[in-house]
Amino acid sequence: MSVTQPLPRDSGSEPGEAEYDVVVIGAGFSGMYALYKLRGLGLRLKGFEAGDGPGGTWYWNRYPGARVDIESMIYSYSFDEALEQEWKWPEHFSPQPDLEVYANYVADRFGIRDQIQFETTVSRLRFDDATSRWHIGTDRGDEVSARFVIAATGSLNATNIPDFKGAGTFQGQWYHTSKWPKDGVDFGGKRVGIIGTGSTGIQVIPVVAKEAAHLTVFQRTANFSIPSRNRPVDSDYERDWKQNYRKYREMMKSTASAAVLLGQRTDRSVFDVSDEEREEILERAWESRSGFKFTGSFKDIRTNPEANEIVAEFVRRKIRQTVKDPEVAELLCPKTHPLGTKRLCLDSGYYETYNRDNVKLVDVRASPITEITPAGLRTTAGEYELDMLIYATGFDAMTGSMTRMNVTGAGGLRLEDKWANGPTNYLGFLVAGFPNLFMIHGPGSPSVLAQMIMSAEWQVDWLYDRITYMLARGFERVDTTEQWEENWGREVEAAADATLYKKADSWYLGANIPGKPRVFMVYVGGFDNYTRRCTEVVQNGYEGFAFG
Ligand code: NA7
Repeated sequence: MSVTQPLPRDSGSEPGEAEYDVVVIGAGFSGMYALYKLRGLGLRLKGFEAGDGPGGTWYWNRYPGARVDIESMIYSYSFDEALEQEWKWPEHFSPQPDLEVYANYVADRFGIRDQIQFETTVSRLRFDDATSRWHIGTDRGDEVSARFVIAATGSLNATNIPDFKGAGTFQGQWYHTSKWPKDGVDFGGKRVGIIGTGSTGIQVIPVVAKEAAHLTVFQRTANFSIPSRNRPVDSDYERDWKQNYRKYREMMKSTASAAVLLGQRTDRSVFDVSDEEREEILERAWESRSGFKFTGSFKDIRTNPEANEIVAEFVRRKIRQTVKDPEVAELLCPKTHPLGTKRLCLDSGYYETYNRDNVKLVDVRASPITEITPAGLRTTAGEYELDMLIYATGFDAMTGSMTRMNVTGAGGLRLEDKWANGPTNYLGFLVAGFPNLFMIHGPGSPSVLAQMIMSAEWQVDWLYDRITYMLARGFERVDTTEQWEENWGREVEAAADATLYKKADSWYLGANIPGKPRVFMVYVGGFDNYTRRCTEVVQNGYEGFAFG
C-alpha cells in the first residue's frame, strides 16, 4: 500500500536529536518483523535492542536445556513462503541455539540487522504533547525522537530475582537463567542449587543434574509437566508441512492458540466417557508427540474444576509411577493449583531426574528460604552448602519490560503510576494517555497463551494498517480513553473468569512478585476471538480510537 502523505520532516525534534518516524524497541521475533513490515511504508525506522544479537527471549534464555514448547514447524515465521521452504528445523521442539541461529538468519536474509542498534537499552521515553512526538533516551546516551514507538519488549523480559536476605554475601557463582553467560557454565564437580520449578527450572534441572556433582532443587510449588517426546524432524513430517504450509497457517489462525492444528477444539467432556475410555484417551495423549494437545483431550479441563481434577490426578499417577521414592514423588505432585492454570511444562526427563543419587528435592513451601549465606542457602529447616546458585525464579512478567523504561505520556503521566493498580489498555495495544505508543504482546493481548510468532505477525500487520490509515489521512496521533480501557479490561477479566486460570498464584496474575497488583494480564479468550475483536472495532468505525 502506498502512503499518500509522507510524514513531514523537521516535525518537532529537539536540537541534537536524530529524527525517526518509528522506533521499534526490541529485536525479538516481534520487533524484527515490525522493522521488516513497516519498511513498506517508506518511513524512517530505527530499532534498539539491549542484546548484542537478535532473538529476544531466544537470545537471553541460553541456559542449558532451554527449548521451545511448541513444535518448530509451527513456532516460526509465516510471512515469507521462501523462508518457510528453505529453513530446516533439526528438532521438533527446537533448543535455544537453533532458535538463535534462525533469528540471526532472518535478520540477515531480510536485511533487518542493519536497522537495529544493538547493545542499547532504552532507558527513557517521553511524549511531547505539543509536537505529538516521542523522545527516546538510551543507556548509551542516544537521544532520538519518533512519531510512533512500537514496544516489542517481550512478555518475559524483566528478570525476577527475589529479594532474599544476604543475597550479596554468597561466595560462589550465581546466575539467573534468563541472563545466562554466552560462554556457558561448567557444573563439573560443583554442588549446585536451583531455586524455581517453573517451565525454566523443569528444563534446566535434568541437564544440570547430569553434569554437577550434586544438585539441590528448592521447590516452592510443584508444577504439572508432561513429556515433550522431542525428536529429530523426520522427512515425511517436514515434507507434509512444507507442502501444506499455507493451508496449515490458515488453520492456525482460526484456533485459540494460533498453533495446534487438528482436533484442537473438542466437544467431548471428561464426563461423556467411561472411566476406562477416559484413561485410554489420556494415555494416548500422554504418549502422543504433540505436547499441549494433552490439555485439548477434553473440552472442560480448563473450565470445570472436577474435570480438571480428574485429569490432574492422571498426571499425578504418572509422577508416582516415575519417581521411585514415594515421599519425593508426593512432593512433586502438584496440589496447589488446577492443571494448566500455570503454564503446563513440557519436559525431557524431568521426573526421572529425581531418581538420581546426586539430586535432592527441598520443599521450601514447608520450610521457606530465610537467607542466602556466604556458603549457600538457609531455609527454616537448615543450611545447604553450595558452590553455585541458579535462580530459575521467573520474571516481572507482562508489565516489567514496559515500566522499567521510564515511560512518561501526555501531560507528564508516568506509566508506572498509571499502572499502579494493574495494567490498563485497549486491545493490548494502546494505553490511554500514551498516544502513538503501541505494544506487541502487551498485557491484555493473548501474548504467551497463543503461539507468539504468528500472534506477533498478526499484531504487527494490524498496526501497519492503522499507521497506514493515519498517514493517509494526515493524523498525527492516536490515543484511546479510560472508558475503552475499562471495557477491554472487563473483556479480559470475563475471559479469565470463564476458566480456572485465576485459581493459581501465577505470573499471569502478577502473583509471583510481592506487592504487584493482582490483575489477570493475559487475554485467554483465544487468538481467534482476539483477532476477531480487533477487526470488529476497526470495522465499527474505529471504536475506541481517538485520532488527532
Ligand atoms: P515461573 O513460571 O515464574 O517460575 C518461577 C519459579 O521460581 C516458580 O517455581 C516459583 O515458585 C519460584 N520462585 C519464585 N520466587 C521464589 C521465592 N521467593 N522462593 C522460592 N521459589 C520462588 O518462571 P519460568 O522462568 O520458569 O517460566 C516463565 C515462563 O517462560 C513460562 O510460564 C513459559 O511461558 C516460558 P512459585 O510457583 O511462585 O511458588
